[in-house]
Amino acid sequence: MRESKNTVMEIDDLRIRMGAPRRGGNAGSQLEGELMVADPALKPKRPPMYKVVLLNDDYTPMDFVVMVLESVFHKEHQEALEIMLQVHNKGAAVVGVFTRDVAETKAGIVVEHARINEYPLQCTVEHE
Ligand code: TYC
Repeated sequence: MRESKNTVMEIDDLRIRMGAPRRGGNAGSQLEGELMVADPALKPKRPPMYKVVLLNDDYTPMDFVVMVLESVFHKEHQEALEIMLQVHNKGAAVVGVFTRDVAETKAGIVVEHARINEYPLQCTVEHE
């Protein structure tokens, strides 16, 4: 009985020295003496980000583009106007950078809204 208790204690001691995760405790870290060290492999990373790009065309009304920039991308009127003119003059502009799901949802809303109104407005998503 005493022997088996000693064996268990030795195993626990070995686990601690080897830095194995403790039951109910220190997952994601290693014990080095008294110091808890975070496992770099488990450190939260920033998600990949995606640019939403608005493209120019000859038919979508300027007012419609400004309205889209205000309603979908929460731009103030003046900034929406400037972005719209940038797209109109240069052919394209990045209107925002988001996680993949958000970028694709916003681009989808823009295109769907344009199609309902029979405008050819294009909005694409690009990995940063
Ligand atoms: N070029 C369009 C026009 O002259 C305006 C426009 C601006 C269209 C931006 C699309 O993404 C766009 N009516």
